[in-house]
Amino acid sequence: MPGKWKSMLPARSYGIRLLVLAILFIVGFCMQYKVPVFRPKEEHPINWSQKLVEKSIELAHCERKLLLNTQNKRKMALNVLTPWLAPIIWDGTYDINILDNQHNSTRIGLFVFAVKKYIRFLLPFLESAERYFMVGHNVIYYVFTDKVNEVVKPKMADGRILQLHYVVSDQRWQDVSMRRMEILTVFTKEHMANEIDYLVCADVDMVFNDHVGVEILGDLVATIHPAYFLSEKGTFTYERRPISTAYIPHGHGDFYYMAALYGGKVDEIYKLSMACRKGIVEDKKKNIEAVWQEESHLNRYLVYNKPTKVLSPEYLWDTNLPNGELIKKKRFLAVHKNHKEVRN
Ligand code: 5GW
Ligand code: MN
Repeated sequence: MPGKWKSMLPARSYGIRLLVLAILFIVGFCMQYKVPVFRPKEEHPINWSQKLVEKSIELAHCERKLLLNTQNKRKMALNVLTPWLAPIIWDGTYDINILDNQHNSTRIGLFVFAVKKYIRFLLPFLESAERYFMVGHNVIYYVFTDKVNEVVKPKMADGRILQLHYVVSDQRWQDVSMRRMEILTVFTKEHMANEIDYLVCADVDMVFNDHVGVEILGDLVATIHPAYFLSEKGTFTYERRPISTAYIPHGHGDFYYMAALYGGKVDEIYKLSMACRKGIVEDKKKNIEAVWQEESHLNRYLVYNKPTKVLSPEYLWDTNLPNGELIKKKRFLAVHKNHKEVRN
């Protein structure tokens, strides 16, 4: 056998020498010009926290996609885009670092009403806002109350200002919540226009419970009502009487928005509050009042002036509501109140 092998090789094996030379040449070439195959593995430190964030974003998207495929869940509110291509803000849809950089000189206002017994909600509201609302940004709290002297100021971070404004307290509660619109028309035009870029309007009987930051800023922003986010359009509690200026015909409308959190550029909130106030005044002349007061007028406005950004129920939640397992972050929570007690 060995003899047989020997006989298969050429006598002076020039071929093999040539091959060796060629290999040496190729190796030399690759080393000279750093052809990747010979490059030693570079030591890239793995950013595990970034990886975890990416993983949880991926999971959040997967979960939502699964929900979207579930027959008995209404699809619209679980999406991340409206049919007019406004983003619906859910956890995992944005990178807060990019947005914070974009907004490093943005001035933000938080408008809140605390009259009569609702003054008791103000301190927890403000304290929780210091913890979670627009942390690191310039914030002015616009507080309207009939008891300016009773306000207890929270400990506030730099760049945050508390403005207290006196407001008369209306006898009827329906008028209290509607007066917010009237005050907004005045303040967005006169005071806020030079002080802030964006205004966020909120109920006071709430606490911030998780991050609420610049991801909620936009030209015109509204929040999906947490009790209706899986409901069919036909069941929304829009004003359905054509005699009211808040009337929304069946078949119109996209979401049922809650008046406990909305916002936008100051001039947009001026336009919104003017329209709602006008509607309220016209209804009053006819001695009618929309079914859910200013919330009905807000919804009417937003049907025909679509919000440029929509906040998911993460931004308005009540722990008494069903389907809480679908809401991973409960960022702004209703305080459970004794209705009879606070409204007397
Ligand atoms: C009083 C009685 C009935 C309904 C509302 C009030 C009331 C509301 C009040 O006495 N004082 C007050 O400051 N408000 C403001 O209107 C608060 O900012 C409050 O968060 C907002 C809307 O009223 P809410 O919170 O009672 O409405 P729901 O729909 O959240 O229960
Ligand atoms: Mn409320």
